[in-house]
Amino acid sequence: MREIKVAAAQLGPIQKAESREEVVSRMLALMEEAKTAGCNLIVYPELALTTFFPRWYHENRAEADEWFEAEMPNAATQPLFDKAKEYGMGLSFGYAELTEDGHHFNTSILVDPQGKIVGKYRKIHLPGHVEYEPERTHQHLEKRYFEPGDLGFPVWRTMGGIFGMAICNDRRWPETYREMGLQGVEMIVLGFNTPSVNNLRGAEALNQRLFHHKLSVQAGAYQNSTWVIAVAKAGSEDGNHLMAGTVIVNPDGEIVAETKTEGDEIIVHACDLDDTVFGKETVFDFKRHRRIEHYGRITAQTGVILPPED
Ligand code: CDT
Repeated sequence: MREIKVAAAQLGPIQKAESREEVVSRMLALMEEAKTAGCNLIVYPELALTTFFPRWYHENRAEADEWFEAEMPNAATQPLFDKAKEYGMGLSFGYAELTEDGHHFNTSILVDPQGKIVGKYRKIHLPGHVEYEPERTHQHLEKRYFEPGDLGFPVWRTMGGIFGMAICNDRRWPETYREMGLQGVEMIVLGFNTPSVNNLRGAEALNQRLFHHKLSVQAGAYQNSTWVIAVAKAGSEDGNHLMAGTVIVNPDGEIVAETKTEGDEIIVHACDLDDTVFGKETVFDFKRHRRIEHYGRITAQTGVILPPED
């Protein structure tokens, strides 16, 4: 048994005017709850420190730099690192990263219980668009403000297991999980900010959007025999609603814990990393069963190429 007690720490809405310090104090309150529950790891959402700013269009993209962190940890986030270390708790959260040489990424980090950053992931599947598109009910400008991640899908040995990260839209792509599955991942932590409304198809029901989210993370967990911790930022940010649906999914693809609100809320589950072993040694024993001689198209081709017409 290799048990790790995880808190999936959903954040309620963060308004545009809310400061990093205010958000961090909310995150610390959730961390304290996680400590009381005996957790060893706490996972927060994508872009956890600010409102979901890619909904706001800036003609001059440099104006969006106010949402980015040039250092991590920094003065605002240091208390998270200090408290997690004091509690002996691992930590993961997402933020907008501005590198020293001027690159912009949608990033998440994994911090071990000693307060050391052991892993960094930069979001690879960026959804949305680059320019202002008036036909959309709201903007989703991740492609304007971020570059695609340049670190691949690494995994890290820490906290007695093999951990990986993904961010929001990444969860909809099977390649995300398989890349990490092929490195033996046992727990994938991921945060998301998913608008409750499809900006090109208003009739799409919230239920359907929650279904697609769960379908994706449950399939990823099952098909790679890994735990998946998927954590939302939820609720109405300056009138723009984000769905909840924070879940902990076991390596059989079953949801074992789920939030009930759209506010700050933790859900807790004791995850045994050894529960990943059975699937990895049977139906998803990749070495025995994969047929890579038939998978070439997956990396050779991006879009669809239709067969020739008769
Ligand atoms: N943050 C993020 O990646 N959100 C996307 C919204 C897709 S709609 C442009 C998601 O996949 O949930």
